[in-house]
Amino acid sequence: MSKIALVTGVTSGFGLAITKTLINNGYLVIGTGRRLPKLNELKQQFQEKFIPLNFDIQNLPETQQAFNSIPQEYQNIDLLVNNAGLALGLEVANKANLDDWQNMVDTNIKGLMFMTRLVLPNMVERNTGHIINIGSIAGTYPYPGGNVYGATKAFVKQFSLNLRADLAGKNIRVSNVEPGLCGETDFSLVRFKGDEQKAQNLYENVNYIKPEDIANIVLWLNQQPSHVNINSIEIMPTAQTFSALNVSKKNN
Ligand code: NDP
Ligand code: 8X3
Repeated sequence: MSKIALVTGVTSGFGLAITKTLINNGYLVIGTGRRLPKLNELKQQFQEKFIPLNFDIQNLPETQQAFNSIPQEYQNIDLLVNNAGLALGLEVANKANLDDWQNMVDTNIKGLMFMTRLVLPNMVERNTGHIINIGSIAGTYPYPGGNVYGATKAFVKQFSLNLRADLAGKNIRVSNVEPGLCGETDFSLVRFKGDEQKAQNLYENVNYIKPEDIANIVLWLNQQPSHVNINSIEIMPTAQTFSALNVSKKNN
């Protein structure tokens, strides 16, 4: 019997790599996203190993409807990977676009919340399962222009820990994966609203993390024995590290 994984945001980046890695390791993947052609490509490639669910995770009725459409035989989800998410803009808070802020909250917080609430009752009923949330180093370390994006990932960090508290005594694991700079995803193209040059500049001459690195970590987390829960795992490219705190000098 294959393990059943539900992965959100499989149409590019981490979600796509996680889907391929899980399927290549014997899992059946229910994969979600808004871009139907990309979901269809995955269906074509993986056939009965892949179940596409096409919906906007910001929309609760759509999310519920898609979830309820999962065929009976695939409803016992063993692994939920809450990956769908985005950053929009890099403006300082007083100049940031409010629509962008709402979009990030609605996706990174509410979408993740909706999916977790839908999947969890069946895991609790069966007393088995694993939720892997994709957080970010931005949920721990602030940077200029990170404002609401970082705050949504801080939510993911704390929500993951609070789920662990609620699941006391249950055989259900929760892990928060916190990556740093990763290339070869649509993340920066989305953040910079289609400006390819701006997106590329970020990765130029940097040996960044690849989506496959994150996919291997997700697989490894789930492959640990069921009595082992990795609460969180923070990953940076070796090329990325810390810098001094900013101190403003008086101009006199
Ligand atoms: P991508 O932009 O490549 O992938 C994002 C995925 O999320 C897409 O499949 C997209 O699908 C889906 N998604 C976004 N909005 C919605 C929505 N409203 N409804 C349904 N699906 C949605 O970026 P990454 O792979 O890089 O990002 C994946 C996760 O990793 C995000 O949570 C991100 O914050 C996090 N992360 C990324 C890092 C990086 O440097 N790349 C580092 C740390 C964390 P579609 O557009 O088809 O709806
Ligand atoms: C993505 C990493 O540092 O660009 O979550 O915010 S960062």
